[in-house]
Amino acid sequence: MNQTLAIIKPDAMKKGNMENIKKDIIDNGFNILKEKTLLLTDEQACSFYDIHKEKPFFDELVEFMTSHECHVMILEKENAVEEWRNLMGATDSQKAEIGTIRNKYGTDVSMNATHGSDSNENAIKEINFFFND
Ligand code: 3AN
Repeated sequence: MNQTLAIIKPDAMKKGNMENIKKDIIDNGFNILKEKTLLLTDEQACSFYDIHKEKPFFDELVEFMTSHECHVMILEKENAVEEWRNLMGATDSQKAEIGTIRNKYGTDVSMNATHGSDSNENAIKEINFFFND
């Protein structure tokens, strides 16, 4: 079994889609090992997205991620990183495949409903970032 970090982002939380997304996650065979709802601080959002700090969209990304609560989860499944990215769909909700979470619940490349780790190595880092207890 592998683990990945999933975040239900502010846009989906605001629209009341947390339970719908969790249902999709469970229906697709993931176990939710740990979860919590939190409002990210500026410092946490900057640190989490540090890899994007030179990108033109960085300020917008931090502002969005701190605009409302997020729901953070550790997901477990065989091949969890890839399986969760497949279930989310493409980063840009406008291009996400029909039936994927970003297609159903996201709006565009910024407000795209969910986050998922992009490698096993980053999954471990991101899990420790939010669940270091
Ligand atoms: P993913 O989350 O699919 O791995 P990344 O790592 O390319 O996508 O981007 C990290 C986050 O930055 C995305 N979740 C997305 O919300 C945001 N992002 C990426 N590209 C843009 C963009 N052109 N404009 C605004 N936000 C963006």
